[in-house]
Amino acid sequence: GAANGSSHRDIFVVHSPNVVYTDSEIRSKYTYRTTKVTRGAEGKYVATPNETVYDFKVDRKIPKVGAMLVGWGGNNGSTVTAGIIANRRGLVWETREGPRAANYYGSVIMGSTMKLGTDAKTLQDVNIPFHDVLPMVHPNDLVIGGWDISKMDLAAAMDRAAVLEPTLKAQVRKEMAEMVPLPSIYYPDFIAANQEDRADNVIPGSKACMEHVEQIRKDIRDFKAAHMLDKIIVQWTANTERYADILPGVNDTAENLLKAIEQGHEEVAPSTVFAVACILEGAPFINGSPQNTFVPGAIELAEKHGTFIGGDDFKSGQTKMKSALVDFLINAGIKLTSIASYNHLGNNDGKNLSSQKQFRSKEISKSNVVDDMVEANNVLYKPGEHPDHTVVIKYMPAVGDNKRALDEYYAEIFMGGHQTISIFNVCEDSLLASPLIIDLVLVTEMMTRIQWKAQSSEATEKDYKTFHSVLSILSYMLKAPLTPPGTPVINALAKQRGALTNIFRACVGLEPESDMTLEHKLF
Ligand code: NAI
Ligand code: DG6
Repeated sequence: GAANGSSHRDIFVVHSPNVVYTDSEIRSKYTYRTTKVTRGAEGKYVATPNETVYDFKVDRKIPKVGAMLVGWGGNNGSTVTAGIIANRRGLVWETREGPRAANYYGSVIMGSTMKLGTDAKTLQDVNIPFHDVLPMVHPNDLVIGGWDISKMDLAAAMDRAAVLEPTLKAQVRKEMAEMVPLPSIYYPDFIAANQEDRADNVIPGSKACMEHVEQIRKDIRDFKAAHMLDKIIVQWTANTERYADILPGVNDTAENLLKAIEQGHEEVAPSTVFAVACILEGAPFINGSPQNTFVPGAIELAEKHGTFIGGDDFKSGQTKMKSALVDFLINAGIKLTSIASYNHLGNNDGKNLSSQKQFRSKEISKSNVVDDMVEANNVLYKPGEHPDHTVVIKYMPAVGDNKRALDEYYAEIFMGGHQTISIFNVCEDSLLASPLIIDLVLVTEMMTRIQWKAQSSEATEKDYKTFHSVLSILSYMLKAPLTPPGTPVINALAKQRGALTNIFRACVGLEPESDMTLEHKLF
């Protein structure tokens, strides 16, 4: 246990014939209720309630987990590491506004609650920390490691990032100084040329090869053994790469991708080599940047090996606001007609994004985030109609990590009127992204301990399975959510949270969160 109480507490029990607790497992029988829609005579919709019964099984044993970050010495990597150390040690530091204490604000898992139900006597809501719904790992217990093409130790990297208060840095400096990133793979064509002077910690070779895959796999195994870990989760928080071209015979299938790596094909990105190494090693891999790491061959490889993958691009400031605000506007029946999004930032991410090809990756992930909400409203928008949407990013060294995100939302309201909403959002970028890195690790780890099987009126499936390799449950934390091939992408923030919340509830046999509150209306 750590200073801030890292051991798991069982703070509730579900009392139901559908839920069974053993020492090692929670088993629930859950009825998933949906509505099947067909078209009847004269094109009229026919909506039929439908039920599927699932058995869920949750492994209650909380493992010892390592989180390995690619780009560990960057702003996000150094900030999340210092943040976890500070929380683990319960640190308090002086600022000009008075003392501040370590916290996990910005983490859905650590900082938000879920309504368990209604108090039987008072009929008031009973809320519990999200972290306590399932037996989750505590972030204080994560062992952090990783790779960087820059060999700076984490104390120096934290100084370079210029994110945290000196009084906090002083208290974590000794521990951080002992942390040195492993050498990484660097193929200069994939990140901006302006990053070259950082690359002093590289594994020889400037294009993909099996030796690189094997080295990363070995690094994962060695880290696991050195810290006696049960599991490793790997996350890409390194520089944004350019998109890789999708080439038939190169990265279109799992087999071709492996062959392309063997043959040293130049269109295989470092992030894809990391993804392949993790998939082969059975370590979940999450992409926190926007590039198309998960080429079709990588997704197929993950499916074949049953390893979890997730991505893309942390959704921290501007886009998080956008996916909440656009959801509100369109669901309020207001016709959003344009979004102009400007950003200027002065950190190394901004420097890398000042290069056109890397900017293009970010422009794509920041631009497709309202599509589902627009398409769902066929009252406001004709098929194919879409609001104008522009994304601009400029490098402005002076503002450092305190990214400025300026947005104008322009909408058509009642009787030809207009509503204009302007937002000036100072996103302390790494302080917003770090809790997402934690949530992504915690949720991904939890998903490795959840299994399911379906029941039908005829039979129950024999074997439990895991969720699909592509973890779309992580969408809330990501700008361009990766979903299982052929399945829809959900960007609306409330729906993304609903999926996360309700899947966790189902695992302990609880109904989805419903805001009907009939108990307060029907009496
Ligand atoms: P950063 O530039 O401070 O850190 C990136 C680190 O990756 C650097 O230390 C660099 O040396 C290292 N690196 C580059 N290529 C590498 C490779 N092949 N292997 C290992 N290390 C490598 O950037 P920051 O601010 O930490 O952001 C990291 C990534 O996360 C960026 O791609 C950014 O776009 C993305 N992101 C950041 C968000 C935020 O709010 N901070 C939100 C969404 C995405
Ligand atoms: C410019 O927007 C830089 C980007 O790396 C973003 O700061 C980052 O992707 C976060 O984006 P957002 O839209 O979630 O604030």
